[in-house]
Amino acid sequence: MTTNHSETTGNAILFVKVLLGLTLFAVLVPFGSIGAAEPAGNPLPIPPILEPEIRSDGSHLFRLSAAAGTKEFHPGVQTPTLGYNGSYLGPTIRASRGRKITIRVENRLSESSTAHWHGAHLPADADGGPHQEIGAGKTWDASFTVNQPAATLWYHPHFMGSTARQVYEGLAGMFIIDDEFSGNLGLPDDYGNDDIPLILQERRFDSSGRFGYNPRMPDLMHGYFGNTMLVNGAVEPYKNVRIRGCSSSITQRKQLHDSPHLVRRR
Ligand SMILES: [Cu+2]
Repeated sequence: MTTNHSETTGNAILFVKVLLGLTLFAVLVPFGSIGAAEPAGNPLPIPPILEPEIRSDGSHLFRLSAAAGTKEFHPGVQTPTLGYNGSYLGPTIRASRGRKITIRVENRLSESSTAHWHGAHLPADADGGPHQEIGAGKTWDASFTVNQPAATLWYHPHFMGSTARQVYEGLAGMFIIDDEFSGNLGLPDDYGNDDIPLILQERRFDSSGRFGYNPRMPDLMHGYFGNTMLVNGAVEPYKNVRIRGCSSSITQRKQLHDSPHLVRRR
């Protein structure tokens, strides 16, 4: 998928929607006592980092396997899905600038697919665009040297005519590129703890709990809106964080306000 202005605007709107949908629970415990019960919703899943095999030439080999599965998004309802190395979404690929990598993609689907590295600067033969079909049961290698500044990218299928549906059903993952500067910026970088990946997906579940991706003309004109927001594949996710507060002001009186959508105080 290419990025243009309207897509960027759409992404911004989507992000705001997700901020509204994402419930972030802050447990405020003034003087150290513990009493937090599990909040409603689902713990935020963190896509695992895909560990590469390190080859004798120093290059890194990542393995992805696309397959069908099922996932219980809603209690007691199994939704048919697609995923890389699992039933839904895929692991996070992480590579440093200058590293030679190969991403080996096995297609265990019953249909053709491709694997495209959205935003990556690479030779055309590694791009995984619509012209680079991976037939059912086939395997394809994308080999290239990472040569771009630090970035957060994503990967997804890009096969002609089935890109949207395959992504919709779960084939997507994050691709993080590090460079010589990104580690020295003073930004939180403990993946999954203070460096949190969020894959935001608006999805439409039908009455049987299936995605049933079936866009009609209004959907094609205005967008395929969903009825459920997923974050990392979870409905109504939460991430517990603990904030310790201490008021040490002398004269000024401050009132802290919670956003009812973002922070729930206990
Ligand atoms: Cu894309």
